Amino acid sequence: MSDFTFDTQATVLVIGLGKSGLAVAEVLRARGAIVYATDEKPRDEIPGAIAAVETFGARFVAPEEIAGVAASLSSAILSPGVPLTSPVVRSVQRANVPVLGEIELAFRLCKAPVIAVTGTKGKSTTTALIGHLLRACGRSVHVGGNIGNPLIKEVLNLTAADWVVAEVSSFQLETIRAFKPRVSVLLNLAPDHLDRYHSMDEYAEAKFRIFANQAPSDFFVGNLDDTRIAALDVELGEPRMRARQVWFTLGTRHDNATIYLRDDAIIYAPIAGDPRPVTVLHRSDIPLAGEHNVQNVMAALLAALAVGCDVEPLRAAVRTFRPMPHRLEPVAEIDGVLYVDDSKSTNPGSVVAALHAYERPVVLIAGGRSKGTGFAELSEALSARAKALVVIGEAAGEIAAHAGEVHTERAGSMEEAVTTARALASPGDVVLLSPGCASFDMFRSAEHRGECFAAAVNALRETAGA
Ligand code: UMA
Ligand code: ADP
Repeated sequence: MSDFTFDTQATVLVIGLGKSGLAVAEVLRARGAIVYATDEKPRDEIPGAIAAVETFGARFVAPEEIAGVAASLSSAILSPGVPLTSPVVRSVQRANVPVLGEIELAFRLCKAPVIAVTGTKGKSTTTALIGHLLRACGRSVHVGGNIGNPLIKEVLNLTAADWVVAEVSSFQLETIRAFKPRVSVLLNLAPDHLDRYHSMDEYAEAKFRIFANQAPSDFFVGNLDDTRIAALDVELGEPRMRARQVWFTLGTRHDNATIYLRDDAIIYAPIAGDPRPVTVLHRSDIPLAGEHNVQNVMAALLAALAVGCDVEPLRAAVRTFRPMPHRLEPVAEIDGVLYVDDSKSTNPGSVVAALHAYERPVVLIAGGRSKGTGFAELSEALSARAKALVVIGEAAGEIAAHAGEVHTERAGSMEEAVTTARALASPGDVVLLSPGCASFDMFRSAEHRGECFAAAVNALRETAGA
């Protein structure tokens, strides 16, 4: 780790001035580094971010000014939203400046062991749940990363007795070098971010970087029900995997799985195939809707067990975990109709998971900005589960094309989508916002989209007099 310094010896360019870049600039300045910061947006569009970096003592440089400072740079730290193909990255690489990500920097500054969670969907839920479980087992835990608070701000001043639980995205994994989690968790792989990656293979390879530096003393927690992930089994000859593997499955097959389902109970077999396994808890003890959350719980349990937690406190702690905002979050029940905010559903796979989470008829609100995934995988779940569909945003037509016989209407705003859905719903139904798309065509963020949904639902409550 001596190849880079991030203190008074260093001159660093921070690329991208969102949450991640601002946190890096602040931490590096506090360590005495000379810090330049850049962003592709013009100065007049990001006055707040520029003022913030200047407060830390960093200097803003526009992309066209980078050539003038490139020779002095010891490294550049890249924000996850900036692709490695961006012209700014290319220009510093041409000057032989190494480009690392914020996660890598955080890892190098962190003295605590790291549990890292990735996958297409379920990362935040599983990351938060692992944090909750470890706390319940008396550990000192810091949670951060793609979940929303930059990891670099969580890892300073820790000791080897602390624990860090990091949600890591494929974007963040692209720019790691030495990042070596004690436990890596790979939840699932489904089409997403295909506006950044050329293929599913390229996307999967970015995710696989999570275990690239792990050693035999580390753990890899994998989903045996996901074909691409199951193929990473060392028994099948995967050469890149050195960590000890532990698997979970929703199936009853347990010759290779450490956690599996039997008669709707989560079973833990400390030695895979153990004839006398332990029942951890019943499915109905899980306070989160949907089969996908059974998988998230299984993954979190395996991570906690891998670091030495006991089954008994874990059993109790799962029961006290609450759904995170905008993930199958019940908003209100009005005139017998349940309104659910699943705004963090940003790919087709999470819409399918949401549609399967309810036994009741579903009026689905979906749409937004496509991430290049296509929506063909929605067809079957829509036909099987949706009573009606309300489409919004840029992808409205593309999604409607996969609705088959399902009654479909189009809405121009969230308010219109909610009133349209209400008119289509009967008592006992669920109105489910599960967009399957990015939010930026109509909203500032997925959180903002969920808040607009909740506001529209609350407005209904007033007219309903509920
Ligand atoms: N920018 C450029 N050039 C570009 C793209 C962006 O200069 O080519 C600039 C923008 O003008 C903006 C800044 O970069 O000023 C934004 O940086 P960013 O997109 O990396 O966003 P941050 O605010 O730093 O947030 C990032 C993660 N964002 C992305 O990965 C897109 C956040 O994940 C994460 O919570 C945060 O760091 C803290 O770690 C969000 C996300 O959408 C939730 N992640 C994706 C997902 O979950 O699907 C991967
Ligand atoms: P991520 O951080 O990976 O985006 P979240 O836990 O924030 O995952 O959940 C985002 C969306 O994905 C929510 O709509 C949620 O209901 C859905 N989801 C959560 N876990 C899974 C899973 N294991 N498989 C499919 N969808 C999931």
